[in-house]
Amino acid sequence: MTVRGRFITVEGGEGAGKSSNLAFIQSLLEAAGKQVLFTREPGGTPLGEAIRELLLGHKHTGMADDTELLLMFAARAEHLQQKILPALEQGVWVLCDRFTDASFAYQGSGRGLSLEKITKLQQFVQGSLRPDLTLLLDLPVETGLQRAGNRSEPDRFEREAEDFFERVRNGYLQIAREEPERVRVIDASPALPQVQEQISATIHHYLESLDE
Ligand code: Z5A
Repeated sequence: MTVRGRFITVEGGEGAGKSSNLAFIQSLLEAAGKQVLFTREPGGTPLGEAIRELLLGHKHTGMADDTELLLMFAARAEHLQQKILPALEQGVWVLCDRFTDASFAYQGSGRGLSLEKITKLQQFVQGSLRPDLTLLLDLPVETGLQRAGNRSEPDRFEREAEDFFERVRNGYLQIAREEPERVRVIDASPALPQVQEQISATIHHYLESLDE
């Protein structure tokens, strides 16, 4: 199958500012003439959103780590088949709030599940599909937690201790070191206009690289 659209994902730890920047990223892509489908994980489809409720709600607080991982990938399988792949095949650009890097960072580095196990699921569910570009919004855990603390009721993940989020951050940075071409690290600690300057430069650089 020929994939024609591009697949862009946005990642980051707690309170990194994904929600604050996703519409901005979409507007940059649309200004460059791309048709963009915005979606998110876990979720993105009716079944995926139902799985999201199970994962983030407080009804199943003692969920086994393997169950959590499998639910993430079950939602992802549905998302890919029903939404992401059909869009890419039609030449639509897909902008996704989190994807499999989050499974490596949260379930792998955060929960301590084996990266080999996650890699096998990635292969099973995605085949060769990987994001074309990933923006990793990075900031110190303490700053992210302070920012997130100003918001609503914490979900099941947001109740984790600070060292969990340190492991998640390190997991993400490790992926960025291993795949510097795909994963661009954005310093999310300054004020929003400065964060968006970096995002804008990264997106424009990526778009230019496609024209070369
Ligand atoms: N998860 C997983 O474990 N495994 C997986 O495979 C996947 C996901 C796919 C749901 O994700 C959870 O699922 C997530 C990982 C797990 N758990 N956690 N934690 P989510 O993306 O829906 O939830 P989230 O990570 O908590 O994202 P969020 O709540 O949307 O936060 P955010 O988008 O990064 O931050 P924000 O809402 O844009 O900003 C937070 C606050 O900071 C807000 O008040 C802003 O106004 C403020 N802000 C933002 N930027 C700035 C700057 N630059 N300066 C000052 N203040 C700022």
